[in-house]
Amino acid sequence: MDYKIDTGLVAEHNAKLQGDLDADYAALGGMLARRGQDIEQITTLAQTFAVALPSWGVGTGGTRFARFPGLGEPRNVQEKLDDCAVINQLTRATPAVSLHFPWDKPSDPSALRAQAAALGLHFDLVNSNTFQDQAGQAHTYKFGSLTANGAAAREQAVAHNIDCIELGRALGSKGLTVWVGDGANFPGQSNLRGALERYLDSMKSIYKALPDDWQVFIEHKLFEPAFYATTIADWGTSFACATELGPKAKCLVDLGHHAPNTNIEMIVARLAQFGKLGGFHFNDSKYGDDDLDSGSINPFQLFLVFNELADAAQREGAAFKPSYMLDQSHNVTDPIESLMSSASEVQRAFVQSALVNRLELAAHQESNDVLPAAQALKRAFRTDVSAILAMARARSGGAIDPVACYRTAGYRAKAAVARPAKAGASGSGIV
Ligand code: PSV
Ligand code: MN
Repeated sequence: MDYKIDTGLVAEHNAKLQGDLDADYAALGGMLARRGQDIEQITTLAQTFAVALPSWGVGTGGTRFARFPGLGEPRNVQEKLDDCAVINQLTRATPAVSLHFPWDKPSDPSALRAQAAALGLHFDLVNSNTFQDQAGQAHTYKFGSLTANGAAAREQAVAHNIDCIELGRALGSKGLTVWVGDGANFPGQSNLRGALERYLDSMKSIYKALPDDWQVFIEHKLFEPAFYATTIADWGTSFACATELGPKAKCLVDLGHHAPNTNIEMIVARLAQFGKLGGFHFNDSKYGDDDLDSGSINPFQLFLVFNELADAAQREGAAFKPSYMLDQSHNVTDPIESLMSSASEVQRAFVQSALVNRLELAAHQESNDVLPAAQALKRAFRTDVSAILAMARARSGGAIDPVACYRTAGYRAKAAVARPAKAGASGSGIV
């Protein structure tokens, strides 16, 4: 395995922290045992957790106003994979990468696939991009892509999505996520129903191009860049389109794509109930599509989402397997550090949801005993499972404290020397 951080250094880091971790783990194990829960079973479960990394997330993001690049940013998709490998080496929770085309279009897909394999990575769903014009493109997306009035722009957008499928296939990916920013900025700009009809027509052509073992995920978003009416604004529209398209089409829930205070866990429950929950883009937000680090603003919401996922998994068994991806923009932190801590925050919510005593919860719900039902969730949420997460990482070969280990290794300082800023380099995208 082509490890980017010296394995001896990771071992040394872990050796220093192992004694304290063992003590914390034993204390937590004792507390869980009193609740009738086996810490070993939960740690084994934690080790199965995986969330894919967004290739665009390892570069510094930006806002509509500015981007403040960091040192040693990856300048191409190969360097992005190297950074993703660091994240996975230390967290052991991010073995897949989700690529965005054409930002990360490889000139040699099989070489990229080989690089990923050598780094212990593989490719998750690929993402198309018809929300900005690309150099040399014949037809603009200024007034829409899959929903454009002009057939030529629509056909170009469909062709790009089909290219993404072909490229994804060569990389070993099994799905395509489609997010379009199409919509209207003024009442009257667009016929609301007509735009969705054109969207569906376009999506039907993309759907036809899917290999048998592929899925297409429809990602909804309330607003931005369309500020009056977004064509795929909500889970209802996404669900209706996925249903119309067929069984390979599912809905993707990006946590930042809803109005503030929306009950996202209920959306998750609905989509799971009707077999249309494809996957997630995890991030956090305070106001809109802020793309902040997962769990940094509202960790209880993240926990409640995983509580619904645990309920669905219990009802549906192994067949229930939504895809997990991070989709964040790191403007003021080192993207590698943010992605490592975000992966572990999502893993934390997954582990906490496993601590919910579902039998007890169901009994309280059945007898309308409201407060203990709420407390059953709060008890699991308030349990500090950090020792389980650290033990899972250590047992899987990762670092007990990934951020500290990464800092000790000096990876960013070395990258700053090896990767001098290059004009026109493919940094991160707009997220
Ligand atoms: C749109 O805001 C989004 O969440 C979609 O997933 C895009 O593909 C991604 O961000 C990257 O810009
Ligand atoms: Mn997203």
